[in-house]
Amino acid sequence: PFMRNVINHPDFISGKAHTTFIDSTPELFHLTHPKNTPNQLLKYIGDITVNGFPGAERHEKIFVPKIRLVDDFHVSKEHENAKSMLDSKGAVAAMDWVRQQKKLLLTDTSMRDAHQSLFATRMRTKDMLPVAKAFDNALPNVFSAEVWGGATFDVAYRFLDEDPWKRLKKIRKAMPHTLLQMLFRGSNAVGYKNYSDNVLQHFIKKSAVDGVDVFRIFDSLNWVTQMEKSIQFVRDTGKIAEGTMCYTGDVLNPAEHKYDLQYYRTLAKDLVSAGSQIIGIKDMAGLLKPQAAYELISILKEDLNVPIHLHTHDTTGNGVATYLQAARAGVDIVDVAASALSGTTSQPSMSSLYYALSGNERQPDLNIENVEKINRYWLGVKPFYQDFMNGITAPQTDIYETEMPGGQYSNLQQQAKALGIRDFEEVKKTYKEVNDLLGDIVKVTPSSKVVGDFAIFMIQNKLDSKNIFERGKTLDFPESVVNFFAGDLGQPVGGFPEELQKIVLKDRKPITVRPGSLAKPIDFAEKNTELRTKLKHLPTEEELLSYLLYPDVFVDYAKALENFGDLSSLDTTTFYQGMRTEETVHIERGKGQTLIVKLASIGEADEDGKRILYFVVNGQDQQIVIKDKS
Ligand code: 3PY
Ligand code: ZN
Repeated sequence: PFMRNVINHPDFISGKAHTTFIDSTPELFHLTHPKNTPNQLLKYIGDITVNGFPGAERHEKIFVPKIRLVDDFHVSKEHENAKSMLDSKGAVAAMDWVRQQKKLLLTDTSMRDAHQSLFATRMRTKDMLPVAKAFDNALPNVFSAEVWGGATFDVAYRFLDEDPWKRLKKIRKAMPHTLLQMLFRGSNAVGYKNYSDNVLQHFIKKSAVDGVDVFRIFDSLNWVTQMEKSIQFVRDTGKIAEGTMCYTGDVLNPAEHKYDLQYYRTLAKDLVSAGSQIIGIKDMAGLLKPQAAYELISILKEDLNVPIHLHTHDTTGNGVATYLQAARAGVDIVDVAASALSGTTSQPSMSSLYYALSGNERQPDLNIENVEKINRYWLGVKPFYQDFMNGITAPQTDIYETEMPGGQYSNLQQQAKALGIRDFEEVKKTYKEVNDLLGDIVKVTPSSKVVGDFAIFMIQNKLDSKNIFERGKTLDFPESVVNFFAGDLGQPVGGFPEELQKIVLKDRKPITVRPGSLAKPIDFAEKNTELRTKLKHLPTEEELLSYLLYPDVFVDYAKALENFGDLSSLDTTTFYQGMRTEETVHIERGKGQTLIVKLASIGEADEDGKRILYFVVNGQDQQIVIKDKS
């Protein structure tokens, strides 16, 4: 069957589609002059066609009739918002401005946490750019858009064959009137382990130059010592440091032994002393119940003179209720996502919150028609990613017990599936058991990965909280678990459970100081030479930073780039599904060049498993040999 997608839809080809926006902003679409040959494109398409994309099941290709996004949004150059305040008067004035706003301010997470939490961070830059510019004009009164950091950094390299720095720069260019926000894991940067202070400093500096305005800095164990340096490095750039507390436990529970109101109160004050200009509350699992939000925000507003920014996940279905109570208590900013990308493990919906605050003086200042227009674009994009959806379509109130972060839910599911563990209920149950064994820790990347890896290890080795103390003595624990007990992620609230620590570490001695205080500064010149040899060209600063954070992942990406070139010209369905026999796709390669590619047939595999794929490219026959790995 003739499968179609957006770019080969007849209306699109004939120019009848709504391309006003594309026409008026050609720079967004021709930024990446394809750095690949047709042959490289065919090699990629051929490989995916024969071998599939990891994690994507082969199915009918998705036909999306038309993504309507007409650029009829305009914002005046003089429009005053948080971004204009930061750019013209600096971070302190911008924060004062935020605190003076009566109406609730919003951060839109659609391009970061929303897809990280709904479909394993697989959204491609190609699907973001058309909406980025529109958003910037359509919704000038939001506080910020969270578009970078967290898992988006390594997933871009690992799975999307994309350079996250280029994404940041393109979004920055498309969104000059909006604060761009990133999620930064304190001493773990955008990775899963500690990095040297000079790497953190350089990474933050470069991110600020390339476009980040607000750095939401957290530590996966809420250890302020692990955040101080990053906060200072952000302050040095003149951008905004949002020191963040990860919310865990339940402040309403009289039996709460660790994470009570007083705990958060002290933590928030410590973060302000460390230089935070906003206090973020990162409710990564969606555990903050409405009344708890009211009490927590009320106390913080009483104590502090900096804006409070609340982030939650709608996993339990109570997200909007939590925000209403937070708004009543005076929270300054809350995180939402476009409706199509909201709900369940993602953030609450922007438009639902808007309507929930009808008649309330704190209703956000939004043009709701514009919100709906932007949302219609996302509705069109979402089906491209159905393969990676986590399958959660209803509220999960058991998360109040398991405390699994929204961003982890879909990833852990993929991880378990890849290891042949089909029963995710068992994974969730074991996750809770592990948390208890660890003495009830804050669970967010990377500490949540420790709990997830540990839980999978328990299942694989048929361990439980009783037999582990005996059987664990002879077992090698997962690397992340060992590193956690060794103190490499820092110190958990209340310390480590000592008996288990000994069993896991065996003879290794744990550290009790900030890991970064022991790490040697990285010699950039030396690393630069090392990378230059691998890349065979002079690395950019961004390439070097990525290599320092993720040496193997970055080098693999560089190899893929050499093999396939820049794949941004491929539509997302073809990127994940390859082609079907008899199908034709139109590939726009910038500068008005179009490749019309037809897959005529696929040959039988020979003795070595090699198949010949017969393509017709702009009328010319072309054959590609692909090894069938099945
Ligand atoms: C991340 O660190 O990627 C997160 O989103 C944690 O919630
Ligand atoms: Zn989150």
